[in-house]
Amino acid sequence: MAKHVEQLIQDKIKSEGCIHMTLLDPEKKSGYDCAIIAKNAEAGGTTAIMVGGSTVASGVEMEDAVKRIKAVVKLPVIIFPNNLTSLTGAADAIWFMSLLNSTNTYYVIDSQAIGAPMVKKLGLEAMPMGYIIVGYGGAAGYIGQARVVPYDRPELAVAYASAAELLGMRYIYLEAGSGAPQPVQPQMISAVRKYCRSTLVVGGGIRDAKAAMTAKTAGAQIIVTGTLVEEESKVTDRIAEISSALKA
Ligand code: 1GP
Repeated sequence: MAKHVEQLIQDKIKSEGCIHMTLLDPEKKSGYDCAIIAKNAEAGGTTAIMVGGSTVASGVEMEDAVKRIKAVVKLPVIIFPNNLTSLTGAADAIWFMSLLNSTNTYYVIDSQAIGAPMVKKLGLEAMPMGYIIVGYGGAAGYIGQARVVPYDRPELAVAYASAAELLGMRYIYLEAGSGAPQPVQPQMISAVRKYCRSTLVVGGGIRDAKAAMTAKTAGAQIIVTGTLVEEESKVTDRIAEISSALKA
């Protein structure tokens, strides 16, 4: 990419306030399908494609999906890693993330230490992120052995997010878990936004423009949706509804 991914993201947040990213999971969709969905999401106005999922086990499938997506879209493609198998030099960037409320140091720092030299070797642009799992948690919470922050305890999310900010993490992701029946509550989003300066990413259980707008109004700067595009045939229309609502 001519311009660094982080610069693109920050420029767009500056001009639009809140942007949308589409998450594709190569365990749930083939590389071929991921590419079609990515192209349709691009047409709908999404800002970037994130690739990953809690149970991605094959580096081959991961790389295949990323390459196929890269071949058909101009958008940045960002790795959303669940483990070392997610690393591929075919992507533009990686959310270099620590699952802050995991009870297992593997997900907090050990896997990052093992993977960091490879991230450098591959020349991936790394964007440091504190990942905080909230409420439902889903597969990410289970696999990541997270001690989830209850939906109704925003002060705990603020504490973790503040630690992330002070550790120099430029992004904070409040994650309710893919397919969450209930997204992160607006009270938690607004509390984290109020007290932390890192760019605030919110995802899990957001399926429509109304839920996206609730998160934006509360202070989210990046909204991630995944399940929506896996279940929806009219991907372009549904993403356009969300993207245009966020821009308005
Ligand atoms: C999961 O936050 C993302 O990591 C997206 O969640 O699949 O519920 O949109 P959904």
